[in-house]
Amino acid sequence: MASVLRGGLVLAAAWVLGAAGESGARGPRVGQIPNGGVAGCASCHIGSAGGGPRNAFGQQVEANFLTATGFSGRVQWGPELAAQDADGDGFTNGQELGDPEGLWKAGDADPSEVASITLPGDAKSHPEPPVASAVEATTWGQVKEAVRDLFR
Ligand SMILES: [Ca+2]
Repeated sequence: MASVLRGGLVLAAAWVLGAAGESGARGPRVGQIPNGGVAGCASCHIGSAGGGPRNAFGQQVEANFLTATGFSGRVQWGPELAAQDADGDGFTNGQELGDPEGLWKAGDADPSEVASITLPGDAKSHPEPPVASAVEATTWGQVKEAVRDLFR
C-alpha cells in the first residue's frame, strides 16, 4: 500500500514538473516580441498566467509567425508582423507593442515607452486615438475661415 502511494506521489511530482517544464519552454517567447515583458503571457494568451486559449495576436503568431510549430518555435517579429492589426482595433501590432516599424530584434532593449504599450490581441486595449489633432485641424480651419472673413 505504501509503495503504491509512493508511486502515485512520484507520478504526481513528474506531472507537475512536466507541466512546469512545458510552460517554461514557452516563457522565452515573451522575450521574442518587443516589450513582451510588459503584459507577459497576456500578450498572446487570454489568461495572464499563460497557456490556455490564445488571443487574436497569439493566434496570428501561432498561425504564421513561428519558426516551427510546437514548443521549439520562435516568434518571427519583424516588419510584416508589426504592420498587421491582429485584433482589428485600428492600431497595428507594432504600434501597440512600441515598435511600429518592426525593427526590434530579440535581445535588443525594449523600444518606446512602457506606458504606451497596449495588447495587440485585445481590441479593447489600444493607444489613445489622436483626438487632439482632429480638434486642432477643425480649430485651425475655423481660424482660417475667420481671417478670410476679415478680408472680404
Ligand atoms: Ca491592434
